[in-house]
Amino acid sequence: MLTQPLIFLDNQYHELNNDGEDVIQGLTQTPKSLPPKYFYDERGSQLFEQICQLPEYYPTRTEAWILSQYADEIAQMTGSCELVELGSGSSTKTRLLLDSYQKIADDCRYLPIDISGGILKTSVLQLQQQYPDFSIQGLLGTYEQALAHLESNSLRYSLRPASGLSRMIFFLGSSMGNFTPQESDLFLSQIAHALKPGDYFLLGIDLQKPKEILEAAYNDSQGVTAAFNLNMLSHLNWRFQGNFELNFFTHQAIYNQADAQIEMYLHCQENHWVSLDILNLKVSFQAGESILTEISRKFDLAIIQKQLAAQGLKTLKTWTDPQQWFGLILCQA
Ligand code: AVJ
Repeated sequence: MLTQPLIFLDNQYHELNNDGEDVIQGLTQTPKSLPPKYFYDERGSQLFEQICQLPEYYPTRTEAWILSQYADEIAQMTGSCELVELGSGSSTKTRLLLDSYQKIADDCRYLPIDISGGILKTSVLQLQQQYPDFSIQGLLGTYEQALAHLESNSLRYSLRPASGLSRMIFFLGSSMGNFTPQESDLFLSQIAHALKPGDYFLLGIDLQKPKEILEAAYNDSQGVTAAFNLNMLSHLNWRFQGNFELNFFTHQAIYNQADAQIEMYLHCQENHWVSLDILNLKVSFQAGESILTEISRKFDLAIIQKQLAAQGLKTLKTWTDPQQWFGLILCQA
């Protein structure tokens, strides 16, 4: 079998459309914040894989359980599809879906999209070996880049088989939790634009639950989440020639009950200056201030279904685990 090439959305491997404008914006406002996409350099993606295995971090294993129970049903409901995954990472849970689609179709396509080139390339090469009947191409880029390409007719028609196979975009792991309510409305409208009538969208979301369980999931006893959070500063150091001193910051994660979201911060311990030479940026930090690095919203299934419907995405079916900790929604455009 011929090994298919990876398609890189950007010509340059490590330069993901990164002018760093978003870093400048986040660090020059009060309170400071940084976009969660900067978690995912190669080390960050590996740390995230470790997080997924932690005893306290229930979302991955709960969603995998739901998929293990219902992937066959999902595949039967949609039939043969071009499977497009946003934020595929190692594609571990995806295998459960691929196995089910392999049973029902002989012309399967899978397009994993991720911001982290190394993990994407490794998993695409493995999947091509393990699923020789699938046509698999990796796309390296941000969600915005990916959705813009999916919307554009060129990619849509050049990558789609002439038969006019349906498309199913899937967005697992509650990655949508990183978006504010306004951002998720914009995102869902972009999803809707990347689908034609009859196409599918499969969304995995973390549901509301007691604060203790949530806070433990983001403050694990082995400190992997802390390392993941702090790694964002190492990433900015290499990408933008910065001099963040990691020892001056500590990891913090709290559940904001009013907004139903985990908030992760890097809490600053010392008054100091940081420069990011490539961005021509010099920022002062005060002891006691925090950088917001991530929100992770916890959803209500009924409310999210209304938001999906407002974008023309009708819920066909939802699945959860016995504790109702995690939800999977299949919608149709
Ligand atoms: C990948 C955004 C879904 O919010 O739970 C895990 C990232 N951050 N532990 C999440 C994360 C800290 C994760 N998402």
